[in-house]
Amino acid sequence: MLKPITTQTEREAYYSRISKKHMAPLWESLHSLVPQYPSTRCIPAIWRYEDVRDAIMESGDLITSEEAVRRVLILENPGMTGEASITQTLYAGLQLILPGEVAPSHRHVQSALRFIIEGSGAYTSVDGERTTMRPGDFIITPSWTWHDHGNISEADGGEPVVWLDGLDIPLISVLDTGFAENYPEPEQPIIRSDGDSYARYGHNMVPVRHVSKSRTSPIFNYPYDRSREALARLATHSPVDEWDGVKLRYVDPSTGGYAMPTIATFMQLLPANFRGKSYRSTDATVFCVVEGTGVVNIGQEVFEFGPRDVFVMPSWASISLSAGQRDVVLFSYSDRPVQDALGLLREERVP
Ligand code: GTQ
Repeated sequence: MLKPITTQTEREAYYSRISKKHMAPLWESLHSLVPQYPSTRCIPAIWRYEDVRDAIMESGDLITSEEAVRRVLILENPGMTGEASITQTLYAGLQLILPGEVAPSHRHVQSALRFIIEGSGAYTSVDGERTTMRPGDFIITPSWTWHDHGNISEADGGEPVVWLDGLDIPLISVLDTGFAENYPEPEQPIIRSDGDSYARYGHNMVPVRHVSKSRTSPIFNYPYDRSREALARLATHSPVDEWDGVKLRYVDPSTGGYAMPTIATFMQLLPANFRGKSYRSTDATVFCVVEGTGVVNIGQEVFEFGPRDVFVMPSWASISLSAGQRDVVLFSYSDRPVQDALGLLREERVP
């Protein structure tokens, strides 16, 4: 090997001099800046619902949804504490709304999904339409649309309702494209009836002169019973994928594209006693268990999971999914549309 032309001490003195001019030597960090494969701070993690439910319910005694604006416990990736991120680009949180409460109307550039976890009586309003939230429903709040959430009174049968919020907050933050504003009233006016968008767009038909104006699906509530029925039928009558079980992607019915521009959403069924093969993908993915119990291997970790648990698979970590003695249903989301659009998505399936 050739002798270095300078000593490490001389180099460090140089680094310190150039740092005053806001410069740094590439050669000290080239390998981590241009990694051979994704080396992420995101680590595999699980939030078991039975471990977090008490804390969520306790937040209901601590602050009202009106005061909090959104009463949410953020699920922070343990490798990125304090960053409000579950993956590098995505956010997850568990939101609680109690009977009779309103979470006041606002809008922001960040796109949001709601995946309903428990309780009944809650509703969300988006762009003049209200929809009832039921467990297993996948609901979209498109970028820059007014949205407020509410819950009917206890006398009318309202229960505490918890849902998983999935947003592209870290992505918008890295792009520095965030804007937000509050609506002048707590709730926006409702101008279309519950189920209007589903009737227009949710039945393999669209209004005759419909032209897509938005990058987000015009359906804003994809009800669980319909998704569940499709998965059950496919699991019974078709061969099951050895890695995914039966996995379907939610779509914008007017384009066939992803339901949201920055977040892909999926629902899958693992038949009872399914032993999934291992795969990896660059789109770090958040899973929410709807039904059944099973085991997931992610990298070096092994997690047993049950209904309402949330777990996260980092980019390029190997994952395999197994079901217990009942069918498992999983909802999941990732930043796949972004990676797809930019030609960055890579996947590898171990045979
Ligand atoms: O419901 O609008 O979890 O704006 C984080 C930010 C929920 C919401 C979150 C939000 C919302």
